[in-house]
Amino acid sequence: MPVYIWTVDTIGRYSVRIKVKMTITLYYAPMSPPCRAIILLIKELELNIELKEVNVFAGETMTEDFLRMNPEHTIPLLDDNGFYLWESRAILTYLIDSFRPAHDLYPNIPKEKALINRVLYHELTEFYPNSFGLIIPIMKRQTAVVSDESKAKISNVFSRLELYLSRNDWFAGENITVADLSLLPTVASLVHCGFNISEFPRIADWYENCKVLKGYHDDQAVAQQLGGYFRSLVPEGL
Ligand SMILES: N[C@@H](CCC(=O)N[C@@H](CS)C(=O)NCC(=O)O)C(=O)O
Repeated sequence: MPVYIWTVDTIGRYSVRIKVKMTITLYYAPMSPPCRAIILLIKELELNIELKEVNVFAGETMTEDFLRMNPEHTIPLLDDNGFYLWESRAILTYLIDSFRPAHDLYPNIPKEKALINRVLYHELTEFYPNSFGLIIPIMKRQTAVVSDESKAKISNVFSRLELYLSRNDWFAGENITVADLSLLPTVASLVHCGFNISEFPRIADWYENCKVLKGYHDDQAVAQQLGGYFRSLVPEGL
């Protein structure tokens, strides 16, 4: 739903008060883990953001209009009144800095922020590509086999992620942060694809603890749907 704000405009010598429509829009796909991280945040903070579904498989990220907003043709994409932002982790931190500055999910304390960013960067460059990234070809029906090498890589990246929980229950410290929100949809999706999380007891406990999130159950429903689709292609699961 759009938000209307009053602003002052000057026309000639006169100042007039006009109502300006401020709509923030998130372009998303329901099953995409990076999009679901933003949706978890929107639900958690009850942010007023309009959701526009995009069908990637129908080429809707490749249209002229979409490419004008995001030449990288990816979702999630945020449109904050003409300010276009892609990359889910950048969107998560932007939304907090802009609309709930210094919130506990991304506190304005350099060392705490640094630890959160460390997890976000690790997830972007290591965890996501070596876990969910390896099953994307299955989802796109490019192959119907998860190789033993891929399975070993997924286990390996989970054991590295487990180390982040050796001191705390949450990935970037004593409190839940955007780092946890960013990881949850990927982990949930893999669990519903049949990945055995119980081999990683700290991550398994963390996954249980994530139930405190307002959007947890909705996200589980999506992960279950995604897992069902995966298992229709790879019946034995991960
Ligand atoms: N690192 C990006 C990844 C975004 C991404 O790969 N999104 C996929 C959907 S999960 C997409 O938009 N694919 C369509 C395309 O690349 O054209 C992020 O976290 O936002």
